Amino acid sequence: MKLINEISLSVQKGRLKNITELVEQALSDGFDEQTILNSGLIEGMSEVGERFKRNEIYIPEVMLSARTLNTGLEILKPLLTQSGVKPVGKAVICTVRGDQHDIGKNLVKMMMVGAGLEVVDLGVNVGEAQIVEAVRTHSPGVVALSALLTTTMLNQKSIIAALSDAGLRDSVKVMVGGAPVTEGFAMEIGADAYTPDAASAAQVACSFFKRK
Ligand code: B1M
Repeated sequence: MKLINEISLSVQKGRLKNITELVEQALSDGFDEQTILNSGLIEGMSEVGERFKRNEIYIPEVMLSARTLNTGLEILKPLLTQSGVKPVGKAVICTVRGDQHDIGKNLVKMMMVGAGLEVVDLGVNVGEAQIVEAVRTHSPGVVALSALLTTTMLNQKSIIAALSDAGLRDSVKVMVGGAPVTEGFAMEIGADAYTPDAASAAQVACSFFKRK
């Protein structure tokens, strides 16, 4: 696991230059992509979050760590998204209004694509009207909402309300997630599902289509 620790450390230190080589090395040493992702890249970013909370590092360092994680993720992407099957259904995904965090959202998207879903990615800082418009345009079976801030998680609730007001709530399953979101919160705001990580988000999204 020394190599996996080195990957985690590279994310923590924002060592952009050597991350590609390390991830490629881990793959050729036989580590599977989930171990590299969870115990290396994401583990490193959790540590960054802790240091950021303790004011030991600041936004420029966090940005550099995020870029390092994303660079490593690019190597894993083909492995995480290879499915080669006809899409089982369509999902619209975004990070909600007021929120710029997109690493988790991008991971959820990758896993959904890998599980055989067609995913329309609206990006970050997406408001209620834009979601309503996207549901009208793309007719997805699932709307997936990511939020990383305790302030913006409340916008998941207003998006559900906007879908109801537009008469679209019954046409889609709404899934919510992101670090501050819990199962209890999801139920409270009337979401159809909460999942703690990207892999389970993809599984649950697919299960909605299989049940039809
Ligand atoms: Co921000 N930030 N940040 N940040 N940032 C957090 C979230 C924070 C917890 C850090 C801390 O204090 N420890 C804190 C929030 C506190 C709170 O609300 N309680 C915080 C803050 C305060 C802020 C700013 C306000 C800082 C400031 O400006 N003073 C600011 C807000 C900007 C904005 O959005 N308006 C800000 C800015 C930033 C950066 C731009 C510097 C950068 C984001 C870069 C980017 O995303 N492109 C950043 C980062 C990187 C973080 C931390 C360090 C890491 C987040 C991350 O990418 N984690 C974060 C601390 C932390 O989370 N430990 C922090 C890795 C990623 C894989 O995990 O996104 O949780 P995550 O996704 C997980 C699950 O949550 C789940 O799947 C993934 C794993 O498989 N998941 C879903 C996510 N979405 C899902 C949706 C689903 C299902 C599962 O279904 C739909």
